[in-house]
This record gives sequence, structure tokens and C-alpha cells, in this order.
Amino acid sequence: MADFTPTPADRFTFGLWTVGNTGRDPFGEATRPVRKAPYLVEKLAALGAYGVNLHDNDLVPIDATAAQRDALVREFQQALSDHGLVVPMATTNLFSDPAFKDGAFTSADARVRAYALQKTMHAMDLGAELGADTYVLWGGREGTEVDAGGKLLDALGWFRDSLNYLAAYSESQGYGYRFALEPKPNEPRADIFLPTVGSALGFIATLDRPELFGLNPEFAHETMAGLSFPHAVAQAIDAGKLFHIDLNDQKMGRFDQDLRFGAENPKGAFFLVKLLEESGYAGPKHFDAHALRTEDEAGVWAFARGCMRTYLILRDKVQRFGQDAEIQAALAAYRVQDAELEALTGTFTPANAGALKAHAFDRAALGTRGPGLEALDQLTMELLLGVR
Ligand code: GCO
Ligand code: MN
Ligand code: MN
Repeated sequence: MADFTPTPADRFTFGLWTVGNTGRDPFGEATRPVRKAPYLVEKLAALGAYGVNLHDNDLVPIDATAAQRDALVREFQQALSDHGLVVPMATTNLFSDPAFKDGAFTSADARVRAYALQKTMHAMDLGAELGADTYVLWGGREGTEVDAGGKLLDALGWFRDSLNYLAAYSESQGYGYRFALEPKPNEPRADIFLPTVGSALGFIATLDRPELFGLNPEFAHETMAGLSFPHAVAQAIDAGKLFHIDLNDQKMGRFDQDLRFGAENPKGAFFLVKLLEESGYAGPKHFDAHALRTEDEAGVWAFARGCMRTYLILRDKVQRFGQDAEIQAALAAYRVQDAELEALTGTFTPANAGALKAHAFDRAALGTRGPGLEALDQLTMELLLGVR
């Protein structure tokens, strides 16, 4: 049996804020101490991770002096080079400080919008200094509880102007960032703007430089919206917009749980891994999750190891799925081919359309055929449950 030990070649990443999560929640204080970034880097490297991602303030406190900032960055860079980890993605904390309580890029206060841009440009400088090539934009506070302020259309315009500005800044600095928008339907706001992958894809098309923008979809976020994560990711891949991905797990209809990857919905996780592996997605696989609040430090590393092991186990199952003769026969039977009709439907020509309109279909037979999905799904379940 394979040993499912991750290596940097697997390109697994964690945020400083994930393995550094102290267990604080809206009802209770931290259950774990704060750990310094260099220590987290050392531990992640020992587990076989490839990289570590960060918000500006995961490393540099919001009120740090320039000298303090430089010292923290130097210490972090030393740990990265000592332990062979990279920083593929950086982002801005535009949600913790009270200044952002009613939004950052979409605040109704022009001073807050300007401060959000300033803070993001500094954070982009930091990310570039650390070698990041992907810049994530999660608009946690970009939303409303109350629509009486009447800013729905304005907010979209302000958001667009900010993204255009930041893309132009990145280009002017030669940073070459690819920006990845991370949709979420709610929490911490009642309604967050651009709530789903589909919304973000539509919005990107309205930007000045749409080619610089893509998606950072998250398993928990689409699930919170009652949607299928594999379906959302497929749409992002189809649009050439899967720039990054946040893996975790989530029960539907709950607060954002950030569970260990595969912990709640291993079947959904399997189809997601299958999609990523078969589509040739080559970016980092980022676990945006954290250990349960119940856990001590040993639980944090069990959580991190578990995320990566589950991915590798599911990747192995994907290979078995492809090699399983019975499953492949069921798939071949499901996907009916018809060379004559496919020739007519492949390209529109007046002749093809004429022939298609004249074709006599056996409608009753089409409706009667059983596609074998029950059997195929049970074979998949048995594969996942380890009995084939
Ligand atoms: C959340 C989000 C965040 C973002 C992070 C990076 O629900 O809190 O998933 O963890 O991913 O801020 O942008
Ligand atoms: Mn999240
Ligand atoms: Mn996330």
C-alpha cells in the first residue's frame, strides 16, 4: 500500500492563519497559544508541505513600525530558505480592523475605500518581496446587513474601480500578479457581494484587464450557498479561471466550519480531486481550514497531516477508478456515442441542420433506457469504502 506521505512535489500549501489558528470563535477565547511564523514554517516543512500563504497582518501587525516590519520579514524569509518552503500566494486582511466594519473596497465612506487600496498596495509589495505570484482577494466585509443605504450598484462600481486600480498597480510595479477572487455567500456579513463562483466569473468579464483575474473557490463557501463545489470548480476550469483553490470541508447550511479536507463529505472531495487531477490543474492545493477548537498543538499537526493524506488517498482512488474494468465498462455504457448524429450536431451547416431536422428519433427508446447510474455510483462507493 502506498504510504501517502506528502512531498513538496504535491504542491500542498497552508495559510499562516490556518495552522496558526488559536481556536477563538464568537463565543469563546483562544484555546491554543499564538505560534510565530518561523515556527509554523518549520513544522509545515517537516510535514511535507510545499508552501505557506499569508495575509499582511499574519506576519506584520497592522501598527508595526517600518523597522519592525523589516525584521519580521527577514526572520520569515530566513525560515523559508532554511526549510525550503515558498510563498505562492499573498492576500490582505481587509476584515479584522474596525475601519473595515462596513466594507473595504465597497465601504460607503470614500476614506475607507482609499485606505483599503493603500493597505492592499503595501500588502502586494510584501507578497512580491516574498515571491508570491497569486494575489487573493476575499471580500469578507464587502457586503451588507441593511440595504437601506442604497449602495448595491455603487458597491459593484467601487469594487470594479478598486480591482482595476490594483491590477494597474501590479503591472506598473512589474509584479505580474494573477488576482484570484474568493467568493463567499455570507459570514461575516449577512450578504456578501459576489457570493458564488458564477457571480465572480460574471464580474471578471466587466474588468479592464479580465485576463489578470480568476477565481480562488473554496469548498466551504459554495457548500454554504447550497451549491456543489465540484460543479463550481468545473465552471472555473472551463472558463480558464481556476487560479488557486481553498480546500476544506463543511456541512451544508451551517456557519463557516473550515473542517479538515474530506472530513464531512469524502465523496464530494473525491470528485473534486478527480476533477483537479484530470483537468491538469497545476497550481497549489491550499488548505484553508483549521484544527477543531477542541485540539491542542498535536491536534493541529494531525489536522494538517490529515488534509494532505486525504488528498493523496483520494488521488490514489482516482487512479483506481480509471483502472477499474467494471467501472470503466459502466462509464462506457453510460456515455452513448453515435457517430452519425454527432457528425450532424458538431458544426452547424444548413445541410447538417436539414438532415438533423429530418432525422427520425425513437423517442420512446430514449426515454426507456436505464443509464446504469445506480450501479456506477455503488461501484464508486465501494471503491471509496475500500472493498474494491
Ligand atoms: C474565510 C475565508 C478566508 C480567506 C482568506 C484569504 O472564510 O474566512 O475563506 O480564510 O480565504 O482571508 O483570502
Ligand atoms: Mn472560508
Ligand atoms: Mn478561503
